[in-house]
Amino acid sequence: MLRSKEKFKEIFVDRIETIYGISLEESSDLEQYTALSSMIKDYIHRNWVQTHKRYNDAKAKQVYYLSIEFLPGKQLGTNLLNLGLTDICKEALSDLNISLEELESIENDPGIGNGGLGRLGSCFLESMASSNLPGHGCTIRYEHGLFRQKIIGEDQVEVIDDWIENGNVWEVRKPNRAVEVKFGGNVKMDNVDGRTVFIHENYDTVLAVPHDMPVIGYNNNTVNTLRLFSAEVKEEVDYTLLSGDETRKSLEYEVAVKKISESLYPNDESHEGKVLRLKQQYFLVSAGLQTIIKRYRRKGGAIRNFYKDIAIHINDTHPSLAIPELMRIFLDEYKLGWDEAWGIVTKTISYTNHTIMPEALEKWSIDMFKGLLPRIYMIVEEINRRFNLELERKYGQDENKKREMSILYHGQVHMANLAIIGSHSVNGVAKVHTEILKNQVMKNFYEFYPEKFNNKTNGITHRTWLLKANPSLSKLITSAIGDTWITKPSHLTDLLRFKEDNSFKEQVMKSKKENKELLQKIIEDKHGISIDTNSIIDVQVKRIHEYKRQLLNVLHILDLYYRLKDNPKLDIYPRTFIFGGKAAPGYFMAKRVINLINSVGKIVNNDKSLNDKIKVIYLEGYRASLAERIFPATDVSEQISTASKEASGTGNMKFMLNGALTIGTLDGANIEIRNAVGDENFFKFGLTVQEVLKYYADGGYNSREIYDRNFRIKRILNSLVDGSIFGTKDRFRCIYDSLLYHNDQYFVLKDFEEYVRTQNKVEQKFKDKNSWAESCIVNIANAGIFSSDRTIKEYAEEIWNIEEVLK
Ligand code: GPQ
Repeated sequence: MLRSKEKFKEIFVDRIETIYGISLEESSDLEQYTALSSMIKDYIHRNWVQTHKRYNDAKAKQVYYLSIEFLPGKQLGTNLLNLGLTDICKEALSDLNISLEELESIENDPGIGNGGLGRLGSCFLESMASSNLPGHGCTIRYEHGLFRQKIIGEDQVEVIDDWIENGNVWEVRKPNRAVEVKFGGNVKMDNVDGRTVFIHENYDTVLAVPHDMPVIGYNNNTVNTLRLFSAEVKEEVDYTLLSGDETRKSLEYEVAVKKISESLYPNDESHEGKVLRLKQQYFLVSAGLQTIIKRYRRKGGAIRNFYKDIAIHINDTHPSLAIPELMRIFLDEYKLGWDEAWGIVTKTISYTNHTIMPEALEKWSIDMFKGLLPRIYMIVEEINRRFNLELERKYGQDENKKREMSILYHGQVHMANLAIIGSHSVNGVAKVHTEILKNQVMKNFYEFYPEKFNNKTNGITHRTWLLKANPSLSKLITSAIGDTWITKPSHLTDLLRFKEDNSFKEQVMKSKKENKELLQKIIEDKHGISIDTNSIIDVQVKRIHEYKRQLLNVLHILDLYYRLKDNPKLDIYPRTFIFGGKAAPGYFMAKRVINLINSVGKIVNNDKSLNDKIKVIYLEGYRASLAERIFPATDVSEQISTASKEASGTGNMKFMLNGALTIGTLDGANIEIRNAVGDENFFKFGLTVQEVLKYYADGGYNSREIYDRNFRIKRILNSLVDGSIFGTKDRFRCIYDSLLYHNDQYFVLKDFEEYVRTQNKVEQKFKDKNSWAESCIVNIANAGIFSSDRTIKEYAEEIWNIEEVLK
């Protein structure tokens, strides 16, 4: 019914009239956006219902992907694209003098994720729906996302992210499917028919209300679900009936409940030891599992077959309480014996690790854990006791093994250990990352359970990150090799036939230029700076973290600056350095790095003597929707983390897919990207994983020596504290100290010289347009293996054991 333009217009106008009681002419952009979106949502309702029915009829095994965050990006455009309605919608609106693009821009990016981890989850959901796989997401409906970033002066300023300010048209609230999650209280043991039962009492109840958002497959009538839970009070109290003290208590309780789903923790690879964070984690898993099991039972599923019908995936350790919570439900509610329950739980649950950063390995104090989740704690104790018996059987009294492998040790609950012990599969997110897990971080566990460990290199959905984000390149690809790549991304390799085709190369570069012009406009509107679209567009966009080494990038810019100052005639190719990304509000060093980038930008952008050779832009408020504008316009992708630290990276894949060339370390998925494109199409530099790990182990690195030896480094570092270019002295003392007095934990100075040399190679290659274009094509052509369709297929076949369900 939306397939004809005339019908589309009619329904749209009618929508506005019925929702708002006004005519199209009187309606605002927001009203138009809302009407359009609600109309699209209704349009897919039948498919949503049909998809469930299809899964039920096929008795298909389903997977639930539990994640403390997702990062879906704006929904309207994605949904129109996957429904094949973009063109018709654009034309219909244009007849009515409305721009689809403007309506799309009104939607807020859903604020339910931080960065890579959440975005990976969203790519996975898109790929599952597009591959006809029965897979759904579960998360929290955070009222406030990670802050909105403003750059004021040189600094990041955090503004509240009220992403639901105008409602969320895409969700369906389901209060009748709400479940209760219990916190605090105590556990009483009782004997019923000769059997010990555990009764949780005196707890506080929080209501978890599901809000379902559709996840629409590409052109296949499949609609899966992303379920968001909000924390609400069980019943509104009538305060007129309460005493003063009761009223106060009741209000306090209400505030505490609402806090649970109030805001997303701004952590990316580190954890905050806060009760609230643990509450959020339990809230998510308890609500998620209860609704999953209820549905399963409604459809007549038998608990003993649970693992045959349902797979549950935990995205990093944040949802690892799913293990004891599922045990609790089986033991206490379904009266299963321990061994049977444990067998089902471990066959149901699988776990992905996303980092080796020690500060991100979650640990909770036992006291806090026990107080908040007394019954869950008892179960964890029992899991731990039984596991320790197994350890003893194998190793005898080996205190080292106990210390490293126990769930409970030294007054703490070790969540990664719980996740490994309670699941049947443990995977890393890139080959090298998995090897580090097996041979270093989780060595003991790998020895104990070798069969559990496997690799699943991350992927990205090429439909969002190429087809949607880069229409001009997409058209070009389709004109060359047909459109099968949209559902079979491996077909992109057909482009290799054109790598020496001059006309095709020209068209690829022309498309790049157009995309640069689009980005130019965005930057001009927002920052009042006009970038040179002929310059090399060199981009580092990701969360700001010391290990990601935005600092290395900015030190290189300072090096160029000094070289140009020393020799204003220096012949360098003009380059625009673009940065984007948020720093956690409490992460002091990261915020100083933002300040440094902006300070360098101010100096460089305003120094006429540099003849516009280099420009530095800090893009405010980096987020999924802005990312879609950046990747297509980029020439050089900066992937420069300290080797071993970036588990995989996924931005690296998005750049590659859009024909940017990578300058990168041999870290995470960069290694696989380089293997895919070949050495000549990738600029590698820096210490290897083995070298970094060796330095950490033997302490053989001394950053001071490099400083003393290298005049250029010395001058750059001195400028951070001597007031020579930044005005005030000691302005960046903490950065200076971290490099010189804390021995440069991330090897910035160690990798500096090779980085600079490699950047020169980048420049030389860029001057050779022909060779550059060829490398772009080779990158695009080989990006298919980094599609999340491939990743998801591997999870489906090798971990979840689920199959596609066709009509
Ligand atoms: N990652 Cl543990 C996050 O974005 N947040 C986290 O809390 C953790 C990991 C990232 C990781 O840094 C990237 O290297 C990965 O590509 C990404 O997860 C997805 O696996």
